[in-house]
Amino acid sequence: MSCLQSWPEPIVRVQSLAESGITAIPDLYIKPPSKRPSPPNTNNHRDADVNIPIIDLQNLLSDNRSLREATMRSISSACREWGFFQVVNHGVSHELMKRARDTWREFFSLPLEVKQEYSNKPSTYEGYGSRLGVEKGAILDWSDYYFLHYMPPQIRNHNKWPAVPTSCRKLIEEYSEETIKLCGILMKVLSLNLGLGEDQLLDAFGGEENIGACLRVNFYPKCPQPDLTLGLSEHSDPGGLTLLLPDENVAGLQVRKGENWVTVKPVPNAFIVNVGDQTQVLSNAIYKSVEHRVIVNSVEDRVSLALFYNPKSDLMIEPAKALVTNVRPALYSPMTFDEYRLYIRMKGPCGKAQVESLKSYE
Ligand SMILES: O=C(O)CCC(=O)C(=O)O
Repeated sequence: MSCLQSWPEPIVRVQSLAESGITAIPDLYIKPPSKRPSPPNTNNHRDADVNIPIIDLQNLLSDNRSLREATMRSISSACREWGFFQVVNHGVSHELMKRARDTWREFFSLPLEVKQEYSNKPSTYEGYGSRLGVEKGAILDWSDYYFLHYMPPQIRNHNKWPAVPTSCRKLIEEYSEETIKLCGILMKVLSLNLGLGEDQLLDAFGGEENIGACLRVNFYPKCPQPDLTLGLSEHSDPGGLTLLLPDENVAGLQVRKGENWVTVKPVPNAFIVNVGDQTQVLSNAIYKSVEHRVIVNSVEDRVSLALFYNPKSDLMIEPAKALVTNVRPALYSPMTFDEYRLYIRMKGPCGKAQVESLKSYE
């Protein structure tokens, strides 16, 4: 699509803006009042007391059936009630998690001209970027990012990954392998929890060798007026499942719970897992892909790594037959992930507008 060949306006790096010492943010980043972060005490939830579920995965492989089933039940209710949960004892090395954060922080602290060599375009989004969507005049988010494809192997292009820090490419391989393995395990659990065969969701995604996986590393610079903007606007993730490595020391992610936004308190060495739109479609909306957004602050910058586990891009995704009944007809029409994400690539983050628009009933 020709409008995806180039950005509609010159790209400004948010990190450069933040580091220039401005005390007021440009209008381009000021959200309309209804979209701004709510002051903590206007939130009906007592924010300090609420968190998304924290699930210990240690017993998932236990020989003890009742322990195993209890863990699966916790995952089932987290997927139904929150669409989000944190996992601990997940099998990914804590040292690798720390190295991943440190390496990417090092990338973002490189001189601008080094990072600019990897500037991205909206056709694939691969590389160093500062906006999502190509709508001219859109209000932008207070963040930069790095986006890359990892799966399927044939679209992996090492030249589009940072060559500095020198350990970065190896780190990406190692980190992606481990996190994809964990997503594969979680997909089996979600599948069984839906009453499907263990591999049914994975097969609908094209099988282990063919799934899509990409990594987006988000960098949220300090912001002189955090109450007026967002690090990332509200959106649901278009893919299957997201595994997020948050900044351990700086909260920022907010998850929608009804009319409220709950700020996630990151647990040490945990990943945050969330259901994406394609899983909502396959589960015929038994699992919900829930809106989330990121707030920023004036004191500390923040880094997060989002591994998106997606279906093979040209497969038709539709509600699993076993989950379609007379009482609950198929809520969505079939669509490939390629078709689906084109919308997001053009519009940028926009709540749940797209998955809602797919609904085939009413
Ligand atoms: O940075 C975060 O906490 C969330 C990132 C996110 O939602 C995304 O990359 O889609």
